[in-house]
Amino acid sequence: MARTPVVAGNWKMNFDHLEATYFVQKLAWTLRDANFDFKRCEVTLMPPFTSIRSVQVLIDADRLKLTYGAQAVSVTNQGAFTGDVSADMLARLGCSYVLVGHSERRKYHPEDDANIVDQVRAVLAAGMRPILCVGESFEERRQGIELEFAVGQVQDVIRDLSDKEAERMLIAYEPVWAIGTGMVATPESAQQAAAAIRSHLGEVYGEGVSDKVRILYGGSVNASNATQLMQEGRDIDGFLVGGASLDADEFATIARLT
Ligand code: G2H
Repeated sequence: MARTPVVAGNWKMNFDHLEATYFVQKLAWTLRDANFDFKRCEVTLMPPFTSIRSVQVLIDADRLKLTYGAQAVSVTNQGAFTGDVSADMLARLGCSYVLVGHSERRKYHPEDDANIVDQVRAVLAAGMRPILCVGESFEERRQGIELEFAVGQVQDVIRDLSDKEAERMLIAYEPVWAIGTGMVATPESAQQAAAAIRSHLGEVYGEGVSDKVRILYGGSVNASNATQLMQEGRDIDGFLVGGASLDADEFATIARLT
């Protein structure tokens, strides 16, 4: 079945609410000038929490066809959890997506598989879609176990989801060694990983579900490597872009090439 590709800009800890407004305006003008077809490819932004509201206001006011989401979420709904933000709060801000299990969250915060499962459940229960990030480190790649590792991470998180929940997931294959390093996976190996993940989804849920799940590649994607990654990647349905998503022109170019 045809899956609509998506290009997601993970701003990480960049752009305060004023910079976010400026960026969204510039991106919208650039895409409009290029006659960008939002039916062909979805463009979504993942601002830091403090910039989500200004992105929402601008998108609503100008009726922009961009979507947006959050980079993290609490597993609890409300209460004495200083510094946390609940899934319901994000849903009420109009978020469509939430990144879950990004390697930077796994590294700098106490997020293990059990916690990631709870985040996925919280996001789904609030009516949004989780973008589950998986991918091997350099060490796993050196050992030649990168596919088993990435598929294993997917397996650990999705095992108890229903078909209906699973088909709402997006999965981002992001080899850790490629994140923010300028080293990008070869188109062949990105496709291989995406195919292995889709095949696992097929084994667990059947093709009806695995055909619907969008699988993205992330890790040093830019305007120069996007075309080849998409051309090789029958199972790649777009990109999770970090550094290159902070430049409106480059991000728009990546969207056009996807
Ligand atoms: C990986 C990616 C976006 P970058 O984190 O999630 O970042 O494109 O900077 O490697």
